[in-house]
Amino acid sequence: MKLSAKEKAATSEIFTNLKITEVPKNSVGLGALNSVFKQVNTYMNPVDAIKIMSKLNQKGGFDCPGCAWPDPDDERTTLGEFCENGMKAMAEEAQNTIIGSDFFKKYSVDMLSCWSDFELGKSGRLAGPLFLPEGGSHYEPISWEAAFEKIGSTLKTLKDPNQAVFYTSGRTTNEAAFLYQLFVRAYGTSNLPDCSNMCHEASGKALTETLGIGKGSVTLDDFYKADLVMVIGQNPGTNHPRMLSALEKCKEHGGEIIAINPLQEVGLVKFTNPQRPLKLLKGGTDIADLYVPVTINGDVALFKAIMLQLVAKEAGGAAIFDHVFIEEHTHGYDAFINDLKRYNYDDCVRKSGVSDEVISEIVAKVIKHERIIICWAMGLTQHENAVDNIRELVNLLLLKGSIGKEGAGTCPVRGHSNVQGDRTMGIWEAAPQAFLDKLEGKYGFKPVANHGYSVIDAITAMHDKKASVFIGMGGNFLSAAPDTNYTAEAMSYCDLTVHISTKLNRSHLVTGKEALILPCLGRSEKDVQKSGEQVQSVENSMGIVSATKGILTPCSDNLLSEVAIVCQLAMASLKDSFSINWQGYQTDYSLIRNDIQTLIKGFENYNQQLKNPAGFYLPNGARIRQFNTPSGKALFSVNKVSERVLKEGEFMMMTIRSHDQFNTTIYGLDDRYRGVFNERRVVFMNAEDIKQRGFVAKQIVSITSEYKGVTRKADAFKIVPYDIPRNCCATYFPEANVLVPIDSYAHTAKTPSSKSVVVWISAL
Ligand SMILES: Nc1nc2c(c(=O)[nH]1)N[C@H]1C(S)=C(S)[C@@H](COP(=O)(O)OP(=O)(O)OC[C@H]3O[C@@H](n4cnc5c(=O)[nH]c(N)nc54)[C@H](O)[C@@H]3O)O[C@H]1N2
Ligand SMILES: Nc1nc2c(c(=O)[nH]1)N[C@H]1C(S)=C(S)[C@@H](COP(=O)(O)OP(=O)(O)OC[C@H]3O[C@@H](n4cnc5c(=O)[nH]c(N)nc54)[C@H](O)[C@@H]3O)O[C@H]1N2
Ligand SMILES: [Mo]
Repeated sequence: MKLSAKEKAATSEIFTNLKITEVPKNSVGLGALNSVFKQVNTYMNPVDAIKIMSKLNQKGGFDCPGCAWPDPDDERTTLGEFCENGMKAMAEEAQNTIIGSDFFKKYSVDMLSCWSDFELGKSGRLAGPLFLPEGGSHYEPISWEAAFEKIGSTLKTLKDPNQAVFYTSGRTTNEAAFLYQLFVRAYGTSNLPDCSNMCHEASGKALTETLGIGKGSVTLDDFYKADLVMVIGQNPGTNHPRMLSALEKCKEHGGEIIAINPLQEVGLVKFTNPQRPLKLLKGGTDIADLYVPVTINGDVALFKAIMLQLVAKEAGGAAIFDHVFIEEHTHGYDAFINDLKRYNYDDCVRKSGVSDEVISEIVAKVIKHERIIICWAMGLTQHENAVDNIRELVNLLLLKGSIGKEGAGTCPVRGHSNVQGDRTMGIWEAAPQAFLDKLEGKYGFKPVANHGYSVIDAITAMHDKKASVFIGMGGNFLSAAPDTNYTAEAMSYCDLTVHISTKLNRSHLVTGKEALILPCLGRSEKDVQKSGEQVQSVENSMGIVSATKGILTPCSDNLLSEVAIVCQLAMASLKDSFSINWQGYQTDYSLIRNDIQTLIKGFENYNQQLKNPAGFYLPNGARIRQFNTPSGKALFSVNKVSERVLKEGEFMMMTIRSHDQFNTTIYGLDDRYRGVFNERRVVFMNAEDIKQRGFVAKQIVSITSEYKGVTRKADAFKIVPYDIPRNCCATYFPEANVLVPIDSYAHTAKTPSSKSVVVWISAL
């Protein structure tokens, strides 16, 4: 019997013996070193491990595929600029096992789909191209030539190029990303959804509208000069551990830190820098000076409450706002203030879930300090009103003149290591016309001007059978996307699904009629082409472009680089290659950069600039108070407080990352910083809520979401009592993605609202 797409998409529901302990009081320190060594010992060859530790994020080394946090411009620690989770990412990629040729003979797609994501990931690196024929039960080896020929002939016979969707995850280097979008546009579509659509899209939208650039404005150096850093909706201890060193340095220079989060994340409480042995002995730095337990999606209400207090104090004669800056550089101040005054302070306080006392403490710090940085991540971007969240924090920065000066500004902390660079290179379903015109000028074809599908649109199009071919450059589309069952159906309706991947994942198992897996080199591996060893480049969260060069011998001889795969795809699929030198690009990547420098601002002398070991900064208007908005000024915006009211029995659920995962890649089953071990199917609940509903700790429950009349259900989660605001709960991504409705997303940005899912919880 064959399993259905939904059955194959389900993550394992077998429990793995949950253990709950007290939440630790300190992050990183010796615990982190222990965890690294455990992971490295189990999965890596020791010689590779040493090579990696010495080269990771070093000048002239390679960029960690873990996250997009920047490396210091000046000194870098000799131990390596690595962190626990960066090393775990490396142990995952540079694993000492490969999937042998008998693996897919032994295990059918149906059998593999019964494995957990953790088990799939541990099966080893993909080592050669694979094909799943129509009606077939097992993947079979295929030659590269035959694989490209199959894709090419399918793409050439589509009636309309818009029937194909080309996804990108954010690890792809600048060179591969530039070529990929060039190929897709030359093929005739702008269907270029990417992981950013599920991630910081709302930040990009809000920042472009208000400050004229969809990227953050601060540099790492600003952290050392800031008076106040607000960290909102972000868990750096797990997801950007090297950011803790910057926060520590900020504190040493006299800065204060406020953490705004429904959870008191351990990394924000206390941090012991593993690269400072004395600190290891003395017990670390207290990071947050103030912790603000906002309710899920209570941030706009909280910001309104803060700003109402500020406005009242200004009216009382205090000099708080930077009126010179407001006058000279902003637009829309009066409309914003008039709208703000319509709100009732007590109502905002109640909706934020934060006490009046704590809000007053925030206000006191905001008044006292001149140089404010606001950092944020998924806690703000994955809501229906995500764009409002970000525009509202910009309002506060504008009031204080905290933009475009030292020690102040916006810091959307990016996820994937090159997600920002991919956008700069044109991976964008809604690329600006000016960029398309430049491509036309250089290559002689007319790129489609209409916007293509974002992630949500792509899934819906496949579900509606308007799209029939899916090609994924990295990532794990099925598990990362919302509404797993709907997405699984959508993928299964396709004629052909293709994944360019390093590791096996669930997207390879829920396929179209035919499927291909094209295995590629990882970031840590040497990339040798006809002209010799190749260098590539990436852009980090602060707009610095730097070189990255693999150092390990590739795990198999039968892998191609992402660049080579794109060139071969293009040559097999384009009826006319215009004046695009695919053969040349594959031979020598510096030729790709020669093209990029003529098309994208800031990349002049690209090959030359890349030789600077610390990389080079891209231009950033907001950083120098040049706002690329229609008025030429920064824009105050009018935003609404979320009116979503929970009914009796409902909870607001956020889906978050554990300490042992990278997105859909599961490194292990522990979440050490939250005191949860050996289990991922858990739901974090407030102890009072547990009591009130008559539940007990570790009880097995089902979770149901209802949205616009459609219910979605996930069975078998164990209750973990946790310090979380009342009526809020948390589960892990991707296990809970079945509950995230496909049609619930941020207005204008379409980021799925995976941090505010209304659910109810029932005993099983
Ligand atoms: N080790 C590791 N590193 C990673 C990743 C990984 O999976 N593992 N993923 C990478 C990627 S792609 C990304 S995008 C980033 C993600 O980095 P984060 O955004 O830090 O990741 P999440 O686990 O989604 O955490 C969201 C945080 O927001 C809080 N939160 C949720 N809802 C709200 C809200 O309504 N308001 C406020 N104020 N807070 C809220 C949660 O409690 C949680 O602390 O990390 C990147 N780095
Ligand atoms: N409910 C819920 N859903 C979410 C989120 C959430 O917080 N909650 N977060 C969202 C966010 S922020 C993001 S960014 C997305 C992530 O979405 P994706 O980027 O699609 O997912 P990943 O899990 O990062 O992709 C992992 C896969 O990438 C492949 N891979 C790894 N390295 C390489 C490489 O160097 N090259 C290639 N070609 N492939 C490689 C491996 O095969 C691996 O299995 O998920 C989103 N989904
Ligand atoms: Mo992300």
